[in-house]
Amino acid sequence: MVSFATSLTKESIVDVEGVISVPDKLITGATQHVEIQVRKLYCISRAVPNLPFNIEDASQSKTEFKKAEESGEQLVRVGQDTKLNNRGLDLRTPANQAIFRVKSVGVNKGRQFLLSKNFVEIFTPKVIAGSSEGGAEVFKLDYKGKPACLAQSPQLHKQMTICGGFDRVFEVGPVFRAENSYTHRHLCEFVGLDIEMEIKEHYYEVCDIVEELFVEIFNHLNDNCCKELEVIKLQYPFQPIKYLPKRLTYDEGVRMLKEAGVEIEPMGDLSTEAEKKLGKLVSDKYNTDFFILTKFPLGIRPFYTMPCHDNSEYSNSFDVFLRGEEIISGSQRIHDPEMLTKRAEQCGIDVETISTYMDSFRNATRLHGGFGAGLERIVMLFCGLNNIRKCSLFPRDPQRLNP
Ligand code: ATP
Ligand code: AMO
Repeated sequence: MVSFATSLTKESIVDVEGVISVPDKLITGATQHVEIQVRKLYCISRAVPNLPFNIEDASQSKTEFKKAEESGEQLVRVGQDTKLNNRGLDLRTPANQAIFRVKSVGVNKGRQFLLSKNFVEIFTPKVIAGSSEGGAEVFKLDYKGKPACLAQSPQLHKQMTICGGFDRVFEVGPVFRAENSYTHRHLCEFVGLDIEMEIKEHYYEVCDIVEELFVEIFNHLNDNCCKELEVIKLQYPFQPIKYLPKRLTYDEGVRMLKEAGVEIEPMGDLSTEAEKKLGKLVSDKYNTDFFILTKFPLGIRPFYTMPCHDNSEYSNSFDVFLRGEEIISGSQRIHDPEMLTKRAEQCGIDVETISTYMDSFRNATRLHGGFGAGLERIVMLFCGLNNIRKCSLFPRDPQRLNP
């Protein structure tokens, strides 16, 4: 049996029958707390002898590499592309096992919370006739001779569900963006957590749900995924987030940035660097890594966003930030069909392609709003990871369609 056991390759799957015992370390020099005295050993599936990499090598932290370098020890560095090219093997590292457990536990807590608040889970089509967010980031395809695209978000259909008489809906599903550039936080396919709900008076009701939902999810992860978070930290050390929610207006955020010497284009979007800087300023001033920026300029928001009633330069919209990066966008939506058509045309949307969406508002619709969150971004930032690909099982980016 010894020669059979030693002939087994690393990562092979075996069934073992034996007696579990606590070794006498003094006599045997054993290094483990528990050992199995093997009686029978079966090989269920044998791995090839020359694996693309060793799991131990792929599990090393930067600190271990540094230590090894200093002591002259040779450690094999496994690059991100090699890991992702062999994701079936790479997923076996303890940190990866933990990351995807955290994602699963988080999304299930979110689902449980939303169901308890009377949200109905919906499933909207992913092949649609027109772009839902505008811009160039659309995967176009041929749908039996008709032009179609992969849904950039469930935006149009979640709103049409509200038009259909539902008060509160949510969806967890794939979102497709034909991103052109290769960044640490953009994927071409990600998992979106979207909600849409009736609002009674103010879009802050949607912000209230954001805060309650995410504080609940973060508390739950800290209470129920301690082991997983420790395992992730071993490979990718991080500080836990501070998540006492804070709200600021876009103008207040811009003022803080200007006072800190950061140039912002008037009424413009915040660059990734400006977002990071604002995250640092808010963390220093308000002791939180989780905040909402409200009342964005209308000009930088999608066509369906409701303008502010007292100043149409601004909108009833918000972005949510975690560790200085956007994780969620949301807004009150325009429910008036004439205003919606005008805004869509102003934003260069081909109204013909979304005519059925436009028509749904002609049957009268309640005031409503919602948000979209990117799950991979949230897991990445919650765990202080440096790349969104680590939080996607099989990431799709501009250069990666496999595995
Ligand atoms: P979302 O598209 O969901 O809003 P986002 O992070 O892309 O998420 P944007 O409002 O589009 O948010 O952009 C915010 C900033 O992020 C931009 O000003 C830009 O600095 C950066 N950014 C957005 N998209 C890209 C991209 N494809 N490549 C590089 N940087 C980008
Ligand atoms: P938005 O386009 O801001 O809003 O997207 C919502 C959230 O989705 C995530 N996200 C991404 N994650 C990974 N890769 C990408 N390429 C990517 N793009 C976006 C971010 C972002 O905050 N319909 C609106 C939402 C709404 O108003 O309900 C929308 O899609 O976390």
